[in-house]
Amino acid sequence: MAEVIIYSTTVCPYCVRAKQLLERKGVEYKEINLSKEDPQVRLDLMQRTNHRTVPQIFINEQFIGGFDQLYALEREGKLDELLA
Ligand SMILES: N[C@@H](CCC(=O)N[C@@H](CS)C(=O)NCC(=O)O)C(=O)O
Repeated sequence: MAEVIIYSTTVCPYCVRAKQLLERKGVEYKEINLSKEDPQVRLDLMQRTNHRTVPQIFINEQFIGGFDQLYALEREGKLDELLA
Protein backbone atom coordinates (compact mmCIF):
# COMPACT_ATOMS: atom_id res chain seq x y z
CA MET A 1 0.00 0.00 0.00
CA ALA A 2 1.40 3.41 -1.00
CA GLU A 3 2.11 6.06 1.60
CA VAL A 4 -0.21 8.99 0.98
CA ILE A 5 0.22 12.27 2.85
CA ILE A 6 -2.15 15.21 2.54
CA TYR A 7 -1.15 18.58 3.91
CA SER A 8 -4.38 20.40 4.61
CA THR A 9 -5.81 23.29 6.59
CA THR A 10 -8.90 23.32 8.77
CA VAL A 11 -11.08 25.28 6.32
CA CYS A 12 -10.31 23.91 2.88
CA PRO A 13 -12.99 22.63 0.48
CA TYR A 14 -10.38 21.30 -1.95
CA CYS A 15 -8.82 19.28 0.89
CA VAL A 16 -12.24 17.78 1.61
CA ARG A 17 -12.64 16.83 -2.05
CA ALA A 18 -9.20 15.22 -2.17
CA LYS A 19 -9.88 13.22 0.99
CA GLN A 20 -13.30 12.15 -0.31
CA LEU A 21 -11.77 10.92 -3.57
CA LEU A 22 -9.23 8.82 -1.67
CA GLU A 23 -11.83 7.54 0.78
CA ARG A 24 -14.12 6.50 -2.09
CA LYS A 25 -11.23 4.47 -3.43
CA GLY A 26 -10.54 2.94 -0.02
CA VAL A 27 -7.10 4.53 0.19
CA GLU A 28 -5.61 5.22 3.60
CA TYR A 29 -3.80 8.50 4.01
CA LYS A 30 -2.07 10.55 6.66
CA GLU A 31 -3.32 14.09 7.07
CA ILE A 32 -1.14 16.88 8.37
CA ASN A 33 -3.31 19.86 9.22
CA LEU A 34 -1.08 22.89 8.76
CA SER A 35 -3.49 25.03 10.80
CA LYS A 36 -2.38 23.02 13.83
CA GLU A 37 1.33 23.01 13.08
CA ASP A 38 4.04 25.56 13.65
CA PRO A 39 3.82 28.12 10.78
CA GLN A 40 7.36 27.16 9.80
CA VAL A 41 6.11 23.73 8.69
CA ARG A 42 3.93 25.43 6.04
CA LEU A 43 6.73 27.74 4.96
CA ASP A 44 9.15 24.83 4.59
CA LEU A 45 6.59 22.81 2.61
CA MET A 46 5.80 25.66 0.22
CA GLN A 47 9.45 26.29 -0.38
CA ARG A 48 9.99 22.58 -1.08
CA THR A 49 7.06 22.18 -3.48
CA ASN A 50 6.82 25.73 -4.86
CA HIS A 51 3.04 25.26 -4.53
CA ARG A 52 1.07 27.95 -2.67
CA THR A 53 -2.28 26.33 -1.95
CA VAL A 54 -3.59 23.35 -0.01
CA PRO A 55 -4.13 20.48 -0.27
CA GLN A 56 -0.61 19.37 -1.08
CA ILE A 57 -0.53 15.67 -1.76
CA PHE A 58 2.38 13.26 -1.74
CA ILE A 59 2.31 9.63 -2.84
CA ASN A 60 5.37 7.65 -1.77
CA GLU A 61 7.20 10.93 -1.17
CA GLN A 62 6.48 12.10 -4.72
CA PHE A 63 4.74 15.47 -4.85
CA ILE A 64 1.52 15.10 -6.83
CA GLY A 65 0.07 18.61 -6.46
CA GLY A 66 -3.37 19.61 -5.23
CA PHE A 67 -6.86 18.21 -5.74
CA ASP A 68 -6.95 19.11 -9.44
CA GLN A 69 -3.81 17.12 -10.13
CA LEU A 70 -5.04 14.17 -8.06
CA TYR A 71 -8.36 14.16 -9.89
CA ALA A 72 -6.65 14.46 -13.27
CA LEU A 73 -4.57 11.37 -12.47
CA GLU A 74 -7.75 9.51 -11.54
CA ARG A 75 -9.53 10.56 -14.75
CA GLU A 76 -6.53 9.52 -16.83
CA GLY A 77 -6.50 6.13 -15.10
CA LYS A 78 -3.02 6.72 -13.68
CA LEU A 79 -3.82 7.05 -9.99
CA ASP A 80 -4.24 3.36 -9.21
CA GLU A 81 -0.78 2.66 -10.59
CA LEU A 82 0.73 5.28 -8.28
CA LEU A 83 -1.22 3.92 -5.32
CA ALA A 84 -0.31 0.28 -5.96
N1 LIG B 1 -6.39 24.12 -7.79
C1 LIG B 1 -6.10 23.88 -6.39
C2 LIG B 1 -6.98 24.83 -5.58
C3 LIG B 1 -6.60 24.77 -4.11
C4 LIG B 1 -7.13 25.94 -3.33
O1 LIG B 1 -7.61 26.96 -3.89
N2 LIG B 1 -7.04 25.80 -2.01
C5 LIG B 1 -7.46 26.84 -1.13
C6 LIG B 1 -8.07 26.21 0.10
S1 LIG B 1 -9.41 25.09 -0.32
C7 LIG B 1 -6.25 27.63 -0.68
O2 LIG B 1 -5.19 27.08 -0.44
N3 LIG B 1 -6.44 28.93 -0.53
C8 LIG B 1 -5.40 29.78 -0.01
C9 LIG B 1 -4.69 30.50 -1.10
O3 LIG B 1 -5.17 30.52 -2.23
O4 LIG B 1 -3.64 31.07 -0.78
C10 LIG B 1 -6.35 22.41 -6.06
O5 LIG B 1 -7.02 21.74 -6.85
O6 LIG B 1 -5.86 21.93 -5.04
